[in-house]
Amino acid sequence: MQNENKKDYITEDGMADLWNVWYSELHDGLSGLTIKIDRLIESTQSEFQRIDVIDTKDFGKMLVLYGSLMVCDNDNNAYNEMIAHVPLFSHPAPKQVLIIGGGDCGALTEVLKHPQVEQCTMCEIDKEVVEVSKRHFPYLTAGLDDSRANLLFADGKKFIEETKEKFDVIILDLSDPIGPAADLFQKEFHQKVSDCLGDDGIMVAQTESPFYNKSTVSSLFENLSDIFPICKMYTCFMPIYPSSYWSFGFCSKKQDPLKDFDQERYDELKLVTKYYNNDMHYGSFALPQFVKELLP
Ligand code: SPD
Repeated sequence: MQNENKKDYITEDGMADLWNVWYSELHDGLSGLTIKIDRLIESTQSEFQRIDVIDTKDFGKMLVLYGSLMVCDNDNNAYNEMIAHVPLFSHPAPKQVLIIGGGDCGALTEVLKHPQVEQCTMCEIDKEVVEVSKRHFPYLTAGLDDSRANLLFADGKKFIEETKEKFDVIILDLSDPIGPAADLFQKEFHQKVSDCLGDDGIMVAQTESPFYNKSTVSSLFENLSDIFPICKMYTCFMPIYPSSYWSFGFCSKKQDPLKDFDQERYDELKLVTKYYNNDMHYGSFALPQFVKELLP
């Protein structure tokens, strides 16, 4: 995967030459996503990665980590809603939730829309990502004001290795398998995550683009289905990720996202969302033939 940020054309006041400045995120340097940049708002180098916030006409403000787009103002919040609500409505009593990564806090904010959740721990390695998100995406970080949010700045791998706690739902809200998150896509890590789940426990992980990242997707699902008795892929439309088509792994010891969806709780909660609903919950598990063929 190759990314390219054309910052050379940003002038000192942050304004871009409107005709020349584009953000490109390329797969193998060949094809991918290209978006016109209006303005570079902020660029920081944290201890772990480069963090950019750019402004664009179509998508509003966008957060870029290590050269990959993460979130933006106008993507219908599809990724954050799908990574949070699908496991939470599939678990009979999601009280203890853990998010590994998730620095923009969008998933945390969605998780805390569920009154059953007693605590949501978020273990993010890079404090700077949370600080930048608080400044530029306050609607995503709103969950931090909830007393049930337990924010830790720590290495997710180390946390999983050392914790004695058991969680009902663990969400791996990671950036791509390059850079600071690379180790968190390994089978050994997934095995340890499985050990931190209660009996009804569910792990959900972001598993990249089934169009561009075919070999990554195949090997991830091969590993995940070796570890978890139930392992299913679901997908969402994400216009700012390469191919606009993104996948997640739903992994559990016994909860089935299609048989165990809690319609009654869904009806009672009257969630305010832009993308997730009960039809999408079921529909997101329907996969095209070329994607089914990537799975074991
Ligand atoms: N290629 C982009 C993959 C990004 C996955 N994580 C996004 C984090 C949003 N909370």
